[in-house]
Parts: sequence; C-alpha cells; structure tokens
Amino acid sequence: MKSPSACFLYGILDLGYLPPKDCKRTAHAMLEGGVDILQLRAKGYPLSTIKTLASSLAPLLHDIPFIINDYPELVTETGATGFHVGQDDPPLNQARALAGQTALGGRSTHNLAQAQAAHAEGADYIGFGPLFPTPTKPGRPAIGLENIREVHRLVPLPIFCIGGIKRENLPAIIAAGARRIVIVSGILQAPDIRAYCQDCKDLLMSS
Ligand code: TZP
Ligand code: MG
Repeated sequence: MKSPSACFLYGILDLGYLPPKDCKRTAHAMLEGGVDILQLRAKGYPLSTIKTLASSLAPLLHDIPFIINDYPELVTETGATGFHVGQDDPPLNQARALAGQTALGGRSTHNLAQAQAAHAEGADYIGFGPLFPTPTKPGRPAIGLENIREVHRLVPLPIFCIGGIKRENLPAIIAAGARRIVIVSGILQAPDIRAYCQDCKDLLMSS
C-alpha cells in the first residue's frame, strides 16, 4: 500500500457529481490516469448504500489507499484503508478506535492552526483549503494561496491542497508551494478523466 507521502494526486468519487453505478468505471479511469489515493464522499446517502459501494470499490484499488469520508466505522468492514474527517468531527483517536489502529486518518484543515493541531493529534495527512470558492463545498470561505508555503514549513505531514483546483490553475498552485493536491469536480466533469488526471499528475511530478 502506498503511504500518503508517496501520494500526490488525490481523487474523490463524490456522489454529488456521479451516481453510485458510475463509480467503478470512473475509479478505473482515475487510476489509469495516475490518481495515487482515492476517497469515497457520499454526502446524504444512507449508510447501507455507502457500505455496499465501498465494499465493491475496495478490491479494485490494490496498492492505492482507499479513504472513506466521514464514516470511520465503515473502514474495517468494507476493506478500506482509512477515513477522512472534518473540523467538526471527533478527535482522530476516537475515529481510529472505530476504524482500527492501522487505518489511515486524514483531517480537513482551513488554516495554519488547524493544520498544526491535526499533526499534533496524529493525522496521517491533511487537506488544506479550500484555496478557491467551490460549489463542491458551498459556503466554505476560500483561504487563497498565501499560506501554502508556510503550512509546508510548519507541518511535517503530507499536505493535500484542495478547493477549486483545475488543470488550468494547477501551475499557479504549484508555484505557490503546493506539492500534493485534491481535485474533485475538475476530474469528475472532465470529458476524458484518464487524460485529465494524467496531465495533472505530470504537472505535479515535474515540479
Ligand atoms: N473540502 C474543501 S474544498 C472541498 C472539500 C471536500 C471540495 C473540493 O472540490 P473541487 O470540486 O475540487 O473544488
Ligand atoms: Mg466530513
């Protein structure tokens, strides 16, 4: 299994953008395009649907970490690798008690203090953003690019910048100090998902 530090392009199967029936096909295209770590994000879906879907996706991923958003209690029974939680969710150690001690745990952060706190509580990686306003996370204020370099200086974890990142603005985000990124809508709305991921991965790896 790849460790988060070996991951640069983080993709999300977000059921706000695709139905459950399209997840396998989309996951394949993302993996072919070089996505290193994949999350299932299923806001508003019943737990039973998320469990069934996650269980069907986990075997496809082999050495790619498979992360379930919001539900650490589903990690073990679905064969996922880990979980991702937000600022309003319980401490990592509580989530790990549900997910199993070897589960990867990620935390969303929106500023430097939250990023440092996530490191202190034992997160395996963090999300940092949203850099730009995004319809994928409505109402969440954008934090801009100013703190990207500083968060990398302060926090010795894999840091995945997120929010409004597209292939088109990726060079500017890399120039601002980002090394790892999450893209949701840019990938899921691309006419050729494999090629889109490949282009983004190439930009990340050549920086
Ligand atoms: N957390 C912060 S921004 C965001 C999440 C889940 C959504 C990012 O989605 P997109 O479509 O890549 O802007
Ligand atoms: Mg959450």
